[in-house]
This record gives sequence, structure tokens and C-alpha cells, in this order.
Amino acid sequence: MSEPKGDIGLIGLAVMGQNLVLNAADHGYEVVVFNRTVSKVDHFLANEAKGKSIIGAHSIEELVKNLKRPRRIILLVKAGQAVDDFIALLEPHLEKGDIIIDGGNSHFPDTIRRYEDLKTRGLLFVGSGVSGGEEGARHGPSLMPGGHPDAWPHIKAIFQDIAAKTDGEPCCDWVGPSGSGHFVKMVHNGIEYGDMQLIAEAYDILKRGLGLSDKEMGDVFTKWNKGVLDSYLIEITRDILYYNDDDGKPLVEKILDAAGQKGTGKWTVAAALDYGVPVTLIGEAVFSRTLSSIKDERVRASKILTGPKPAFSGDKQQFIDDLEQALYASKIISYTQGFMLIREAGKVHEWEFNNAGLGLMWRGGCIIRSVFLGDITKAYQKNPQLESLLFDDFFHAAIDKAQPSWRRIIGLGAELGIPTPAFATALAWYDGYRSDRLPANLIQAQRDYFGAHTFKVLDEFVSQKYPKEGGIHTNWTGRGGNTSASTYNA
Ligand code: NBP
Repeated sequence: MSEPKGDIGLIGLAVMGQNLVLNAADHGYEVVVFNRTVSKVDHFLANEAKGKSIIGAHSIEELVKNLKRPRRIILLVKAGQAVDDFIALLEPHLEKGDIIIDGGNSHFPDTIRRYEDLKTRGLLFVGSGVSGGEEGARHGPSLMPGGHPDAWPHIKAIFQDIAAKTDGEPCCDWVGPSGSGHFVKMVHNGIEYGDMQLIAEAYDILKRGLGLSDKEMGDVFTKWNKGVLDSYLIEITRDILYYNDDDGKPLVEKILDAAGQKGTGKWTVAAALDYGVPVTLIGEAVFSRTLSSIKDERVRASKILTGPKPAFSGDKQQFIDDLEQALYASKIISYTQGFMLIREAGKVHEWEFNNAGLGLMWRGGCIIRSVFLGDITKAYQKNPQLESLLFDDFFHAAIDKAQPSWRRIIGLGAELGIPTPAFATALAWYDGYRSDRLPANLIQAQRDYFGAHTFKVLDEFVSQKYPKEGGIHTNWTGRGGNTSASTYNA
């Protein structure tokens, strides 16, 4: 057989796979494609890929045979068992040093498992986040590859060529080893949940609070998209609000108010709980979707339970300006929490994340792309060790400026009876984060009272009676003098 010509293989010719193949072909790469339902290969070649230099394979063996060494194969199939099944099918045909890249939305613990497993067999496994949907895959996605470091030199050129570009820089860089790429993609999706929830709350306030029409709300979003909130999600919300159905009425108002989810938001919150990181805003975003989905029960509740009737009677423009600031401040908190989660996961897994690089990867191509991510990149470029985004001068000043508006909006939401769970949790988190003393001392006392869980005292009260080491237990129903130092739970 003549020398293989394929630069890269791709398995999975659904929306993402097809578009990524066309993107790579446009950049001069020879792609070999395969799909479980083999007829889709021929259909793709005869239609979408017509006239392009793409090789169709009708078996795994044929796919592998057509690839240059080391073979590079991207899987873009449904996350879960399909990925394991294709790895098992590929393995017997691959050689040491060949590369398998999973570009689907796999859960990062699965990626860690696959990475470890394939490493023992000399195969280089990469889990890469791919964001930007169909449009991104076709014209430049944000790519977040992480896995076996030896794979990166072999995939760097193609990944950075097909990725989105911002200010001439590719929205793709090496994230780190093992499951770090998929971890970062998961957090990206969680942040996306948060951004969408914040925008939905702003829409609700504009609609129910101010009584604006969809066209008027579209105008507000048009203006916001020229300021600090300039982003893809604000832009598409503007378009959605302007979109009228055939009868001239806004289509969005006909849509059932029950939000779906595929699981990446839930995974982000579960990881936050596992690592003990207060990622409250994404948590609220996930729970808000679940509250929305119990539509029938909400309809029954709406007929039984009472509250204020939303009716605003102040300065509307001031309100809209306040809302913009409240949305901006809450978004800063959400990203602060997201980067905190990344920091803690980095410690647990010994992944050394480059936060400025992540900002750049998310700055273009993906769903959360925004001008704001450029500011995040700058903050981490200025100080790669930045402990919290809020400690950066730019974000510190932005939060300071937004604070009065932010507080007014949450107060008004409560007064008008319009739920603002994401705005409110962001502010509550901010007030908690900036408190050097929280009421957790009382919780510790309660835990010791009913469960002898012990407590520690503040440094200034450390003494023979209250030693620093070990837990202290008190008989709370006694009258003093019966505190005992204990090593219980120490
Ligand atoms: P889907 O997630 O709908 O997957 C379709 C592909 O998976 C087809 O090639 C299908 O083969 C294959 N497949 C299925 Br379904 N079950 C299989 C099984 N048991 N064994 C082998 N192959 C199986 O496609 P997509 O929307 O293009 O997404 C691909 C990946 O990219 C997913 O992990 C997704 O989460 C991720 N992603 C999607 C988006 C997006 O906007 N859609 C964005 C970012 C990431 P068949 O043709 O034979 O049925």
C-alpha cells in the first residue's frame, strides 16, 4: 500500500464532527472520517464534503491504515459508553505513540481513567474541550486540550490552526495533563449556566418589573452589548428578543418556561462540593433550571401563594443602568468562583493551570466569549499567582463602582417579588467573602452541643484551658468550669 496521506482521523459525523472536519479541510489538512452508522460517511462525502480533500473510511481498520504516524484520531461521539467502545475498537490497530483525542463533553473522571489506562499501553490520550457549537466547530472553536504531554507537539499545529483567533492569538493552548482539559471545559459550561441565568433574571426584571416589551428589551440588550457586558450571550439574547414569529409576535414568549440541561452544570457543582469550593452562583443556576422544570407544580402554587404584584414606579432608565451594573458585578463573582474551583482542583490533581491562557482560550470561539474575558486574561497576565480575581485592581474597582446598583436591584427584586437567585447569591457570597468574621462560630458551638464535634478557639483565647492543638468540648448544659480539651476529631 502507498504511504498513508491522512493527517488526522475523525470518528463521529454528527453536527460537531462534520463541521470540525470541514474546518480542518479548509486549513489544508487531509482528514480521514468514520462513523458508527457507516452510510453517513458516504452521505457526508457526497454532500457537505463534496469537492473537499476528505477520505472516507468504511471500517476502523481502513481509518487507521490511511493515517500518517503517529496516528491522530479525534472522537466526536456521544459522551459515555460510545467513547469507551471506540477506544476498545481502535486499540488493536494502533501502535505505541499513537494519539486518541476525545473531543466530546466527557466527564473529567472518565478522562482521567481513560488516560491512565491508555498510558500503560503506550497510547497517548487527550481529552479536549470543544466549545462554540456548530458555528464554532465550522469556523473556529475554542479548544481546551489536556492529557498526555507527549501528544501536544503532534497536535498543536492543527489544533491552533482550526481554533478561533482573538487579536491574532489562537483560542487554544495546552491545558495540562490527565483530565485537566475536560475539567476546564466542564467549568466553562458551568460558567455558561451562570451567565445564562443572570441574563434570564435581568430579562425577567425588565419584563415583569418595568413592563418593557420584547422590542424595548432588545434595545436594552443592544446597548448593553456595546459596554462592559459585550458578549456572545448578550448578543444572541438581543437577537432572540427581536425575533418575531409569523404572526408578528415575539417567539420567545411562546416558549415553555422549563429549562433543560445535559449535566455539565451539575458536574461543576458536584466538583465544587467535592473540593469544598463555594461555587454558589452556578449552583443557583442549576437549581433555577430544576425549579423552572416543575412547571405544573409552579402553576398550582401560583394560584395558592401570594406575594407583591410587580409594579415599578421609579426612574426606569436609572433602573436599567442599575441592572447592567448588577449583572456585571454578579458575573465578576461567578468567574471569581469558577477560577477558585480551577485553583482548588489544580491543587488536588497537581494540575498547573495557566489562568491567563484559559482566559485567552475562552476569549473567542466559545459560548461564554466576551470582552470581559480579555480583562480576566490581563489580570492573570499581570499577576499569574493572583489569589482571587477580586484582588485585581480592575475588578476590585469594578465591583466597588457596581455595588450600590447591585444592592438596589436585589432589594427591588425582593420588594417586587421577582426572583433574582443568581444576583442575590453573588452579593451574599461577596459579603461573606469580605467578612473577616462569619457566624460559623455559632454553628461550631451547636455542633459541639448536640454531637460533641469539638471546636477550636480564636488565637487570642488559646490557653491551657483552650489549647491550640486538639478539639475542645464543652458540656453546654453545665455552668462553666467543665470544658475539657480532647483529641476527639482532632
Ligand atoms: P452527538 O452527541 O449527538 O453524538 C452523535 C455521534 O455519536 C454520532 O456519530 C453517533 O453515531 C455517535 N454515537 C451515538 Br449517538 N451512540 C453511539 C454508540 N453507542 N457507539 C458509537 N457511536 C455512537 O453529536 P454532537 O452533537 O455532534 O456532539 C459530539 C460530542 O461533542 C458530544 O460529546 C457532545 O456533548 C460534544 N459537544 C457538542 C456540542 C454541540 O453544540 N452539539 C458542543 C460542544 C461539545 P451514529 O451516527 O451511528 O448514530
